[in-house]
Amino acid sequence: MGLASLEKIKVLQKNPANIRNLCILAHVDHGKTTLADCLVASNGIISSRLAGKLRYLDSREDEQVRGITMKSSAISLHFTHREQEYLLNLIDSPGHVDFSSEVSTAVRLCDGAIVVVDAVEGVCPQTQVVLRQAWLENIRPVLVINKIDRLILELKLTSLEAYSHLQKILEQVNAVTGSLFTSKVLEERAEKDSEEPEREASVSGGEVVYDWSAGLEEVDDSNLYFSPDQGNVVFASAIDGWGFSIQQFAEIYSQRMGIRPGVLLKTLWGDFYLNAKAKKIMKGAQAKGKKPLFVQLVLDNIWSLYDAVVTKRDKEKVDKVMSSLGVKVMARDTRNSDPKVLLSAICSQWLPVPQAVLSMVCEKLPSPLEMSAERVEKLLSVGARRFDSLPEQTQELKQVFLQCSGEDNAPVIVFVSKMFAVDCKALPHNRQRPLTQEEMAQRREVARQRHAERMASAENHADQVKTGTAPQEEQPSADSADVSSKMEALAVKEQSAEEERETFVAFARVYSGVVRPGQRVFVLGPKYDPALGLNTLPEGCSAQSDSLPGTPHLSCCTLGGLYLLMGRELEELEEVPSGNVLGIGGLEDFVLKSATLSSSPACPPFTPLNFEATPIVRVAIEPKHPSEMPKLVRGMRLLNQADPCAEVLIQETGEHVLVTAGEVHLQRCLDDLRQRFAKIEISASKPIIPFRETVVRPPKVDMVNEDLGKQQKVAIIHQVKEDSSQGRSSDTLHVDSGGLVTLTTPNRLATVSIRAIALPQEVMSLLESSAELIRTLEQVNMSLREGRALEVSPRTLEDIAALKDRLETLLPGHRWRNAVERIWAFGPRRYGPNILLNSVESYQRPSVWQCLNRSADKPQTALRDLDNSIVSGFQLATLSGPLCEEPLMGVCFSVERWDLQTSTSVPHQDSVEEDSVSQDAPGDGEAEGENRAVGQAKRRTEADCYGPVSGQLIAATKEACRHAFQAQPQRLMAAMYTCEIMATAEVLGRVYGVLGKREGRVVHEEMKEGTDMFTINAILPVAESFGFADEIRKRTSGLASPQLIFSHWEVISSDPYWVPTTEEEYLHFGEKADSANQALKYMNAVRRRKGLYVEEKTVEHAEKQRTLGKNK
Ligand SMILES: Nc1nc2c(ncn2[C@@H]2O[C@H](COP(=O)(O)OP(=O)(O)OP(=O)(O)O)[C@@H](O)[C@H]2O)c(=O)[nH]1
Ligand SMILES: [Mg+2]
Repeated sequence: MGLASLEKIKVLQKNPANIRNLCILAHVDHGKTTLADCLVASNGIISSRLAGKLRYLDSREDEQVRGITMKSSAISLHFTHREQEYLLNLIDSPGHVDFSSEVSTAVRLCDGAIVVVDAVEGVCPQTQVVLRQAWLENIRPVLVINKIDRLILELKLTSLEAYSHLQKILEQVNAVTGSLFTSKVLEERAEKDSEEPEREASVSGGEVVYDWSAGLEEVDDSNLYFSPDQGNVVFASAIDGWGFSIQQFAEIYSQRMGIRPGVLLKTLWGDFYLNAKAKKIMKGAQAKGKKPLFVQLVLDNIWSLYDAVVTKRDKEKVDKVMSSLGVKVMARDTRNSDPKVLLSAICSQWLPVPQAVLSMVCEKLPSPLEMSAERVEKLLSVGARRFDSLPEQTQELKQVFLQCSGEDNAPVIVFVSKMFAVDCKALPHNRQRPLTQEEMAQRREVARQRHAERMASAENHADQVKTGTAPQEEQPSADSADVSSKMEALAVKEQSAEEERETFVAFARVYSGVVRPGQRVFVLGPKYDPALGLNTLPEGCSAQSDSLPGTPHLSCCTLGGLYLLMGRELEELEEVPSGNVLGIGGLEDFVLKSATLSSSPACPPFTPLNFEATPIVRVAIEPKHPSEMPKLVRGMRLLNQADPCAEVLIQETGEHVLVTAGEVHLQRCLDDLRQRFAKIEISASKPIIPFRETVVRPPKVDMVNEDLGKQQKVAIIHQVKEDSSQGRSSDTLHVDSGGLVTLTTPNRLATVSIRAIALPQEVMSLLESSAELIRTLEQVNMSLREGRALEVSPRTLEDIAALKDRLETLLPGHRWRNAVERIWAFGPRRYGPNILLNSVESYQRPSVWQCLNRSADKPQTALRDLDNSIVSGFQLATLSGPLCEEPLMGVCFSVERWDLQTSTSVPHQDSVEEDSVSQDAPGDGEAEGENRAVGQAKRRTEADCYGPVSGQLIAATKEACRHAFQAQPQRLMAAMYTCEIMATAEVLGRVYGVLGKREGRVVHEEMKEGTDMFTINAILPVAESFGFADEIRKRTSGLASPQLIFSHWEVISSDPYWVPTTEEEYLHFGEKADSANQALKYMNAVRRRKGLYVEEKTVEHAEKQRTLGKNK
């Protein structure tokens, strides 16, 4: 990078009003990186001839080979617009769904976004996702409709057809924005209503007047939508280097036709036409069958240019067009055999795409100074906390954000959204740079001295030979020692620069203050509480002080080098003021993936990033040579830090597991491990496919082939068989015909009876989608139990109340009476989609919804002792089920009896732990107690040998849950992907073939209007998805390329334990019946992988096969 432009950028960084932080977002392959190339070329960083071909921001080798972006990368550009100099910090993001976490990290640091849409494909799934992400982060989008050349050359549309096609695309994009907007308005409206019900009631004098309007009418949404006349849409073909907004054409034609630019601007897009006779612009082009202005004045010009240059190659006409446009091209471009070269040479002068896009960015996207108060509050209030419940000093920081002050005395606030690995050699201070004059002189001097020395010693030697004295060991003179030490210093410097090592640079933005290398700041963990920090830390302390009292989730760090991010290169900076995106070195020991840095302990951590991708593909990894394990462990740690979405874990079995978002992401992670982080040969297992286990309701009516009683028996018998084969006695276990399991602990002090019930499908999905909320609820309950009150925002309380209401409506009838109030816990991990229900009549425990009616001041019922053991047992049981040790889903465990015998009531008892058993179970009758006392003395010694009761109760609950689960019809659930495949009519049949083979299901099929493309929505089990994208691509010669997105869990309808029972079934399925049983196949595969017992039959009665021909 030139020194001059670096200096220029440093100056521009100090003026936040002229800074724009923006990212480019789109569906995969819609042309983000190509567009970025054009913008980069406008700064002279790459040649404009290579723009679009180089894909400069795809700096990784695999990105170039595969042709998709995998990591977001940033570059700083300058641009002059209306005599003002602007600094644009541009981030190019990946569009592939596997890397959508990279989009989240980019969006967080920006104030605006360019959303790119392919003119042929229109709005695709990822387009919707990125629009939502931009919306959730409150950043403003502008639109670029790219690849318009495809409408001309590929689809061969006329200009009029293209116009209506473009209109449709705009409608589609606006529909997405519109639905985001209305849902937000309705939400706000609901919030307002719940806050002011009393006021409304009093105003209307006791009469309740309900306003039926949803509030949509009052809200101004005019600047929300994309519309060319608003100036927030650019039409472009990045590959041919042209792009325009209608402002440009309005200016051109207002001079030529003498119409005011304002009028043209309003009428160029829309149903207007030019009445040539009256020289007037009239409305109603469509009704009168006239060409709309946009077609006549804009598209026709472009169409005729393409026609002349590419289709007809009419040299004369080209010359005429060029002279009328006032464009001159170089002779070699005219002579080039590829007409596209000439085309882009003409277009890039006539309608240069950087000019159109960057002017729009400068005008329409906000500067860091214009950050909205709403966005600041959202960034600063974590989870359920209310912004106005935060300490006063924290609330004052809002002003600091809004001012975005780059003064020295402003508090420093920096957010790191990801850490990325760079080669040490790429850091500016290690980079091989041309030697300065001084250094060259120094080296010359060293060389001269060395030469002189050599000459001197040679002379000496000659003298000695002459005089006949014996040759002595050369004694280096003081001078030469000096020289050699200098030489060494130079060598060492070179060597350390050569050392191949990865280092981490933080991808960050300064929100306030100025950062400098060597500065000390606080690192605020995601759970840091500013109120606690302000209380424990001395007033006015800073991260500079040496001895700070220990505060949870707070540490200090020193900033390393600061870098300007320039795509493939980094440039060193001495300071970075507020409002800029930058790279920070030296944080790898303090920041794992993201963090908030501040000089003030009053600053809260920023809300966590919204990740759209769910990591779902797991593989186990091991080194080829076992001795290289430490290298692998180190490599995986680095990978974990370098990737926002990948998860690295060590399972209980000691396996190293890598969890990624999809196949492509997995491939990239493995390549990174091999080539950068571990640098060893590794082998990865086949992807581990997750399953869930559940129960379904037993069928009510017996069908001819389905004997209900038998089915249940089969399951129970199966388990009992397993148990006895493991040598466990089952005298403490009792299962009744209704599926109620009663289990007594080995010391016979506690007995639980549990029944498993299938939860309705809607409840299961509701619980799954509310996991985050349930986790918050659990936190609130935990703090209430500890006697701390947590300030919860009204919105969270409302959400909790809504969840409860919804559950109540979804669990109707006698069977579930009062069930929602009786919920004991959720699991696994306390927020999963399974429920533990308290159906013990004698035990009234505080409800999990207690935070909702705290104000009612009801006397709180206390928890019974060992309540926690039951919950823990349930958590364990739901974490891994009996089918193949996978987590449970959609199961309700109802505890119907829980008896606890006290051992303290026995006299002379001294050795039993007091804390575990202290209270008699309420409801135990007196007479019963007496009877028990006799046996207890005898049993006491027996009981002691089993250890604490709490532990036994956990195990007993877990076992009881497992048995109760097995007493119901059990099913396996498979993870499903949805995918949208675009394919032309010719290859449609083959796409269906591949889908069918892999147990996929087509949900919807539609023909894209105006094209011969079909869009197919299908559902496919994750277990069958590996290699699917590749297979589809191969079978359709690259015409269809699906993207798989995790969608939901689905019950596999076949029973894994089904065995044929009737004659017909035997005949049809054979004795093993494993050919048709998909669930059994999946279950056995998982069991085999986990090293569990697999019941398999080898061929028992082999039968000779006869061919039909001989069978006579
Ligand atoms: N015809 C045509 N092709 C284009 C245009 N812009 C980009 N392409 C092509 O579209 C393909 C994808 O372009 P990229 O810029 O890599 O797309 P991307 O959006 O960055 O893709 P990801 O980063 O993988 O999401 C390349 O083959 C480009 O040559 C355009 O304006 N017209
Ligand atoms: Mg790209």
